[in-house]
Amino acid sequence: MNTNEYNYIQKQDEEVFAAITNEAARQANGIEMIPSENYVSRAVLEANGSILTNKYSEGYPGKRYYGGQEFTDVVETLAIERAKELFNCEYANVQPLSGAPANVAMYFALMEPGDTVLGMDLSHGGHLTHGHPTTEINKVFNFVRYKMKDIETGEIDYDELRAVALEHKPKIILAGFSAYPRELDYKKFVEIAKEVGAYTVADMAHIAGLIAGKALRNPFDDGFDVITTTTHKTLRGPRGGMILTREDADLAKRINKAVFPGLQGGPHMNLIAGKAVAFGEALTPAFREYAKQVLINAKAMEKVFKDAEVRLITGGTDNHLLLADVHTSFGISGKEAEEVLDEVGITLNKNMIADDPRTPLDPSGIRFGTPALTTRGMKEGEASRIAEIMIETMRNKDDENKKGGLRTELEALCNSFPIPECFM
Ligand code: DSN
Repeated sequence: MNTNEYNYIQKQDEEVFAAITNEAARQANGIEMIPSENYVSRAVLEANGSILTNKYSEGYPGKRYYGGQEFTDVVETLAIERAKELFNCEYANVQPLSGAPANVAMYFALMEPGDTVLGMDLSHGGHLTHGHPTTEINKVFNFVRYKMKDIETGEIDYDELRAVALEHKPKIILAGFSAYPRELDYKKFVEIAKEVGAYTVADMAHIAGLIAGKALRNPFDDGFDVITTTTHKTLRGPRGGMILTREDADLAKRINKAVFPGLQGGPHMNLIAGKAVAFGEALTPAFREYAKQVLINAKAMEKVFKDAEVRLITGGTDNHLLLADVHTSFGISGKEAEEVLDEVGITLNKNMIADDPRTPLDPSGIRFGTPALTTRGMKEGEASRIAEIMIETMRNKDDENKKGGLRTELEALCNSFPIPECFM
């Protein structure tokens, strides 16, 4: 790491400086496989760390409550226009602070308290913000669920989805996930939504970059009404959220009102500048290559795991992530797998698998993906070798010599693929 860039922190706050430099070394010297994480460019970091953090800008470009907005308006308009171009839609709100606030704003924009959302069950890959019983939003709206028909192939049970929709008449049918490795049949969602008069919303937080890079289908092309997303996963931007509307001006207006003044105050203009810069990067041909390679690398890992007869939930992957049942395949829990892989320098997360008999803090599975290692320039050869190392590590979890050798090999790999600073 070039520590000069943190020299003011170093001078005035040694403790924070030490934590940041240690984290920088951790990110550089290990293989990052949490599928929702990535590395941003220096340009995005500069925007994040810019003086735009000093400014209050309640409102929207051209309609602000405070003065001095001539440059913040430029920044937010750039982010909006680039988002619209990336996702082929007419309206974008780039102010949500992250994915969860984006989903909450979307719910309030599209529904009245007590209305119903039909979303994917968390245990089958959905997300907490899709109405998990522990969330506050679950007290305001009514959430009903659909699941996979077959865990071994990942096929969604569209018959059940339709039956639940006909019974409960949801206002929103929600597609999207945080732990589901397959493509969705967006047309089927739209057909069912039309039948019951529901809005179609896609929470694309995990795959937004893959859609922007044209490696996966865009739900708007199949008629979805709204997309919510984070900007910091495959899209490789700063931490933040965004709500996109395909063509309905009234819907877009309600979404803007729900975000501000409905739920948020002043937007974080430094993050919005980071979004504008990241979206500019995502519009390049190089980003399309990146998105394609993320999928190729995930497929390469899938092959190694399948050849080794490891149980993959849904049988494989169509996107950037994989879910493995390590309890069945290696006789260890997801927590043990996370810990032993961490010892050799691979970071991923333990994860519940569909219908998991174990608990969330000690589940049967692990979830891992290729967005971050692909950003480092690794291709299918490296991805395959990392998959082999994962298997060797889990099979030899108590063999210190073996793990030491694998750790050394991974460190060498990281040295050969330093985190890039620039993507343009
Ligand atoms: N924490 C994110 C993830 O890892 O998928 C989603 O909230």
